[in-house]
Formats: sequence, structure tokens, C-alpha cells
Amino acid sequence: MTEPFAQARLVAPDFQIVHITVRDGYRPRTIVARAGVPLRLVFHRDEDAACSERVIFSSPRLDRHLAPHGATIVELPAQGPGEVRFTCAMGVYRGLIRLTEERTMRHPGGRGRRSQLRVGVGVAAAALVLLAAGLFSAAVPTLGAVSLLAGFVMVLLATSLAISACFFGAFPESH
Ligand SMILES: [Cu+2]
Repeated sequence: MTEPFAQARLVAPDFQIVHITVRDGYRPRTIVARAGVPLRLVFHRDEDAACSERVIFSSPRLDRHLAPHGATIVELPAQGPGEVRFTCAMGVYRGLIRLTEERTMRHPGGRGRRSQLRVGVGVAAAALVLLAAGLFSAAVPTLGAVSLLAGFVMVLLATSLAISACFFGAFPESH
């Protein structure tokens, strides 16, 4: 079973909001929100069980009363990347807020970062080939021109491979 999960909605550059239903637990239990942006949580408590009367946050340390059969707003200040836990007073109901950097918000699958990694690997491979070609031509002077040419061809090939892999998604995980 996949865990219920929600992303806070960014309404303005400095304002994001998420709604949480409180009934036999928190729904969603896991919230992904932006680090560095204040977060408004709207708790909809659809019960009057004593268990869910209070909600306690790990960072900052907040303790709030939730109105039964109503909505209660809790404002969290802007915080750095990390996790904020919230529980009922007994620790029976548990929720988690993941504060992440903007980059991972825009690329939930981490695509942007992976493409950058691929370009980096391509460039590193090309540099390595060039270095090897240079060393080889220095060691064998008579073959210098030939090996240098071969080195440049390999650099071109490696670079174009890396670029095409990024742009055309040659790797299945890029989708
Ligand atoms: Cu409780």
C-alpha cells in the first residue's frame, strides 16, 4: 500500500498551504513542502475523539488545540530543508512534513539533477580520453599526430553521446 502523500500548494512566492483531514489519524500523513517558505496547515478535524484534540509539532515546538468538527489554521514559519513531525498529544496520530529545496520540487523525479550528472560524466570521460591521448602522444612521438587525432574524435563522440542522452532521454529513467 502506498502511503497517502500531498504536496503543499504554492499560492505566492512566500505562501504555501495544505489541508489535512483529522479522523482516526492524519490524512495525508506525509506532506511535501518548500523549504524557506512559510507553510499554512489547515486541519479539518472531522471527529471529537479526545485523541486528536491537540497537535504538537517538532520544529518549531508548537502545541495547538484543534476545534472539533471544524477547521484550525496552524502557521509554520519559513524553515530550512528537513523534516517536521507532528503528532497528537499521545503520539498516536503521526504526520510528517518534508521541507525540500526548490529544485527537487520542480523535478520530483530528480530528472534535472540526473541530466546534469550525465553531462558531468560525459565531460569527465571526454577530459580523461583527451588526457590519455596527450600522454600517449608524448610517450610515442612518432605516433603523436595520429593518437591526438583519435583522441579528439573520441572526445567529440563522448560529448555528443552525453548531450544526446540528455536531450533525447536515451536512458529510461529520464522519463
Ligand atoms: Cu492521541
